[in-house]
Amino acid sequence: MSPRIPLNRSDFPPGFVFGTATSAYQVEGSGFGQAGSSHWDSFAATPGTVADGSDGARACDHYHRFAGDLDLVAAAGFDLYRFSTSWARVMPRGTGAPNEAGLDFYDRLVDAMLARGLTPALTLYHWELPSALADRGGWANRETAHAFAGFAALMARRLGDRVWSWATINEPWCVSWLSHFEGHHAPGLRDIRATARAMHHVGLAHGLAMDALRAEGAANLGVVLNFEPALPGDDSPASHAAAARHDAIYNRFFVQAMTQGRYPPDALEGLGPHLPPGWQADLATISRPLDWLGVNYYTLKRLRAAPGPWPGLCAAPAQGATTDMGWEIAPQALTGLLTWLARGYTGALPLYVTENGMAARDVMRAGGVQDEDRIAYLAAHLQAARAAIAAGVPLRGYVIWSLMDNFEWAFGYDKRFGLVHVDFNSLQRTPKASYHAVTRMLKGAAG
Ligand code: IFM
Repeated sequence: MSPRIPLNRSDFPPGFVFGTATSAYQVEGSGFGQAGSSHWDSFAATPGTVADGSDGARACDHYHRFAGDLDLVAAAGFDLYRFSTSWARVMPRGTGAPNEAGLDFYDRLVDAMLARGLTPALTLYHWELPSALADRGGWANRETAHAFAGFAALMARRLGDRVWSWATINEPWCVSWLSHFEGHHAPGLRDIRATARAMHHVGLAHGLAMDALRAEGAANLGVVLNFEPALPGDDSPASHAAAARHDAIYNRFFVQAMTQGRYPPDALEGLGPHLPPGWQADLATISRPLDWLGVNYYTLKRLRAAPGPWPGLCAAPAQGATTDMGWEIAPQALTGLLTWLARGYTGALPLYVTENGMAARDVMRAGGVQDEDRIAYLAAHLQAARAAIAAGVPLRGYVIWSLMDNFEWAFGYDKRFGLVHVDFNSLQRTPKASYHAVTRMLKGAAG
C-alpha cells in the first residue's frame, strides 16, 4: 500500500477548492489545429535551448486526448481544472482574424470540463507569444501589451459565459526576467534594457487585459505570480544584500506594482534607467483591483554576491533535500510566503496556491510509479497551507502542478511533474501513486 496524504477535505475550510493544472504549450501539441507559430516554437528550434532537443509540437496531444485527461481530473475528485489558452492558437498573427478551429477547441474543452462537474480556471497567457509579435520586439515592445488586451477581449466574448476565473498572465517574472535577462526561456535574450521593458509591459498587459475582460463582462479576475523566498547563502552582509536584491526583482516587483501601484526602489536601482519613458503613468493601469491572487510556489533560493554589474548575485547551494530540478524542498517557506503576502500586500484578497508540485525521477515498474517523494512533498505543502490558514491568511484553494508529465520548457520531457505518468512514445497515461494518494485525500471520509 503506498503512503497516504494524512489529510482530507474536512482539514480545510468549507468551500476550499482543490485543483490540478496544465498549460497549453506544455500539453496540447502546438502542431495541431492550425495554430500560429509562437516564439517557443522558434526558440525550441534553435540548437542548445532545450536540453533534449524537443519541442511542444506534439507534447501530450491533449488537443485530441483532452476528454480522457479530464476524466482523470474528475475521477480524482478535483473541483477545478486550471488550464491556459494559447494566444498563437486562437490568433495566429497575435492580432486580427482569429483561427476558428482554435476557438472551437477551447469551447469544447470548457464544455467538457463543465460536463464532468469541473470548474474551469483559465489563464490567458502561459508563454506562447505569437511569432508575428515576437518579430516586432515581443514583450520589449509596448504594442504587445495592447495586442494582449485584444486577445483577452476575444476570449472573454467566446468563453465568458462558462469560465469561473480568469488569470491574465502566468508568472510575469518568467515571461520577463528569466526570458530576457537569463536567456533561459524564449526569446532567449540576455539584455537588461529588454528585460526592464518586458517587466513593465507584461504588467501593463495585465492591467489592460483586466480592463478588457471587465468591459466584456468577465468576472473573478486575477493574475498568477511566482515567488521564491530569498535567503542569504551565508551570514555575510554581501549575501544579505544579494538576497534583498533577488527579493526585489523576483518577489516584490510585480506584487507591489499590481497591488500598490509602485515598483520597489531597490529594483529600480538597476531597472529604472532602462524603463520606457513615462512608465510612471502606467502604474494606475498595472494596479487595477484584483479579485484574487494566484501564488505559484515550489522552492526558496539562497543567494550570495557575485562580481559584475547589477544585480551582482548568484545562487548559493541548496541545503537539504532537493527535487529533480535541484530545487530545495522547503514547505515551511510556503507558510511564511502566504502570511507575508497577506500582511504586506493583499490583505483580505482571496489567495490561491495556483501551482505547487515537484519533479521526480519517476520510474515505471510493474505498470505503476511509486512516487513516494511526491506524496511526501504534497503532504508537507498542504500542511504548510493549513498553517497559513490557521494564521489568518484568506487562502481559498490549492492547485497541483501538474496533472500529467509534459514539456518542461528548457528541460524538455526529462523532468516529470505529473500526478499521471506519460509515456512520450505511446502517449499512454498511467496514474502514479501520488494520483491515488490525492484521490484518497479528496474522496476520503471526513474527520
Ligand atoms: O512547468 C512550469 C510551469 O509552466 C510554470 N510554473 C513552474 C512549472 C514547473 O517548472
